[in-house]
Amino acid sequence: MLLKEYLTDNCENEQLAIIINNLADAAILISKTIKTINKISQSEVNKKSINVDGDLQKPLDIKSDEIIIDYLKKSPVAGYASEEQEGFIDFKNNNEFIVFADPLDGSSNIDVNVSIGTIFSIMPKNNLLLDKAFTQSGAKQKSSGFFVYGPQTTFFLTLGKGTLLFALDENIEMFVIINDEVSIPKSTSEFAINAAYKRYWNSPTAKYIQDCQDGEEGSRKKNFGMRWVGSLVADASRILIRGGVFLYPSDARTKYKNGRLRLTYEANPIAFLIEQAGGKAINGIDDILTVPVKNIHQRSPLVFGSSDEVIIYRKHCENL
Ligand code: AHM
Ligand code: MG
Repeated sequence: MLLKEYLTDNCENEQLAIIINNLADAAILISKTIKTINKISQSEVNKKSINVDGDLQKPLDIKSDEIIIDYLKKSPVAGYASEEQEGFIDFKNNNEFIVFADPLDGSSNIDVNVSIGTIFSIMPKNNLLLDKAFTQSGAKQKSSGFFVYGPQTTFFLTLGKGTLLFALDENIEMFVIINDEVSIPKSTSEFAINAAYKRYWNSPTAKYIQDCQDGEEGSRKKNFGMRWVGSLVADASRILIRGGVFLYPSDARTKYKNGRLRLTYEANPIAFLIEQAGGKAINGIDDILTVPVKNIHQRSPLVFGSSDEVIIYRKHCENL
């Protein structure tokens, strides 16, 4: 079944369906742009600037943001907030929905041919002024999803009725369903964390990871493996397909004392997809979808994946 057909049959709101179809078309163009090396010269690809949050920004980050804006201008959308823009864009209309996006997640992997992707979250404006609408908590999302530009271009989507996985059929340039009921295994023996930051970890994180590393000889009495791609979309894709737990906790670095990942366009959309696939997503103690939003670029600790592991990690945080 094609994405368009799935939306026609399952998306009760016609405007929401148009926005998702247009974001999928934007992703197809971003995927082509990434693959077509002569569209942006190699020297351009490697050029770096700094975004509002002090993070490195590359030409493909900016190009992807521009592509999304072009497609949203053709969509029934009232406003857009993105990693690449300081404030939100007001499309100056009375449309019902607002969109958040990380236009190209995995910046550090852009120039090394490792999977990167586009993350989005869609919320109703709920008759609020836009600045208030953009600070609603993740529980208000009507849909979220992410595209992975990897060996295949794939698309995880939720409308709040489960999580689906689509793949791009390049012959017809359309997304087709490859799994209509993504389900994260409850237990896992695979964790994902950037272990280079061990010296900055808080004590629940250090204890949880040490227990995993102690393997069969330790309190967990089983061996764990580790994976860390460094693109949230790629790590989330693996966890949605075969389980696992992802951890980007708050740590002792001043810049990351509230975590590194952003709540509105990274943690919230991923948390919605993970919960709809039977997993859990927390900031340590609280479910990500309940965390109050103060500003668009707010950071949050993020731990998500197979529910058994997330619950064990939460117990470590509660016992702190
Ligand atoms: P980005 O949105 O600028 O790409 O940053 C987010 C990325 C995530 O994709 C990934 O999980 C994380 O940063 C990796 O961080 P680190 O380089 O500290 O391991
Ligand atoms: Mg990102």
